[in-house]
Amino acid sequence: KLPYAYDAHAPWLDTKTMELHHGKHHAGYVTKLNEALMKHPEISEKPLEELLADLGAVPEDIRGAVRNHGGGHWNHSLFWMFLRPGRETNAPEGLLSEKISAQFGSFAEFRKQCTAAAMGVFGSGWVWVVVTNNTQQTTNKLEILTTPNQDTPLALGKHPILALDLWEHAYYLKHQNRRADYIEAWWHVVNWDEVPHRFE
Ligand code: MN3
Repeated sequence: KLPYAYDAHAPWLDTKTMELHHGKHHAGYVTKLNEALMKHPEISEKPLEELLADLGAVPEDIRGAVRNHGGGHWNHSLFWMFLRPGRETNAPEGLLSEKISAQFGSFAEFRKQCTAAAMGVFGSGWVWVVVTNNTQQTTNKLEILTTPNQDTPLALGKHPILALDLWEHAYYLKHQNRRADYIEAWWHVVNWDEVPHRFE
């Protein structure tokens, strides 16, 4: 269940799209993940993060289902969490804001690079901002990366603090082929309360 109504982010994210996206697309991933896991009760109690971080350990006959539907469930759970009611000017504050400026020069430049990465995704996929967790480094680093389909950053050993869904189901009803318009709208509803919390 979402912690907000389907119209909470309108007009930036329209109500009908939210309804279908969560109630049909995301729900479909959950149903199909559960169907797959029923075939292997021995792993069905494990945290999903654990399965996605080590897909090689998932029984082969359901590995594809866990990757796609498990990934779909996990990715969308983050995507919803990183939304808040829209505002004209929407930017981070505090520690994350300082980190972004130090690493990218400015929030505008960070936004530009994220948008360029999103526009460069061919077909369906995701853009992520992740924090590198390299024990050799004294400070963590922000990184923008993309994954195809429902692949997760967990499989790459990365920990996301921001997620952007680039499947057409996320925007086609309102924006049709204009992915750039959707991305522009999404920047207005990024949850800069939750994202810095996760970063910290
Ligand atoms: Mn989606």
